[in-house]
Amino acid sequence: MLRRIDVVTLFPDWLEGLKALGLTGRALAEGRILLKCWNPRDFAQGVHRSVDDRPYGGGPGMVMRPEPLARCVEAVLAEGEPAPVGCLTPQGRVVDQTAVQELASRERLILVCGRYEGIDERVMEALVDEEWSIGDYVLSGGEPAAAVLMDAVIRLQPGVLGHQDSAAQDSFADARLDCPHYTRPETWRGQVVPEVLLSGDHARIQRWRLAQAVARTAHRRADLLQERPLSRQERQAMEEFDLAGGAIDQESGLK
Ligand code: 9WO
Repeated sequence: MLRRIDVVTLFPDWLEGLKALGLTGRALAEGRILLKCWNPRDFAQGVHRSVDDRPYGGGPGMVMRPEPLARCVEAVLAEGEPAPVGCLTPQGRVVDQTAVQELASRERLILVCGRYEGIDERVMEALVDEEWSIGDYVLSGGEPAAAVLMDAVIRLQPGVLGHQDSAAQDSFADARLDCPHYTRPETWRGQVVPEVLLSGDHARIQRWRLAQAVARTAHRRADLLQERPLSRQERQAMEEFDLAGGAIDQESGLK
């Protein structure tokens, strides 16, 4: 279970939203997890406390200087329990729900956020144990990726979600997209809520939600059905609500 997250960032304020709002804000406020930000600028020397410099070999932009960042990471490692040092980069292992569950089971996460054109490679080699990516695009810094990863792992911690089973029902929790959700009013701009959700028949509602999740997955992310073919329960639910539509076969789940 996660007890502590350390984030190395030149922009600690970037994480104020995660710290102050929503499920993550409440989990941190309740002391379930300690989140500590460390700024490499606090470890830079000289009048200007510079944390970046021009790239050797020329080229646009600046590179994060090795010494302040290394001193910062070493200070993080000197405090608390040992943990792998992770860095958010487009080169990293792409984070999916399996990776989130793996990270969420750790006691401590250490996340390094790069800025400028990147981090001096010698720091990556000397101090970074693993790299994580949230997808194949380049951001202006590692902080947005760190926030995504932290949100995903914090919500999996015991007691953070209202209903303990919500995490298990989460979309992607078992290679399925989410079902549609509705709330009041019953009729909104002429569109009504599916009658099954008003029936009070909770078993049937659960089967309808299961069928809807499978149909959505088949339509938008068929690759997930290859990851985990349809269960008998899912196939029966699809047939009950006439959503199979010939799209679902006995084998992999799709024709
Ligand atoms: C920038 C870049 C550009 C082209 C190809 C690879 C690249 N890697 C980086 C990079 O690691 N940049 C550092 C962190 C510093 C500049 C902003 N950073 C960043 C991290 N951009 N995008 C990410 C990122 C992190 C995790 N998942 C997706 C993107």
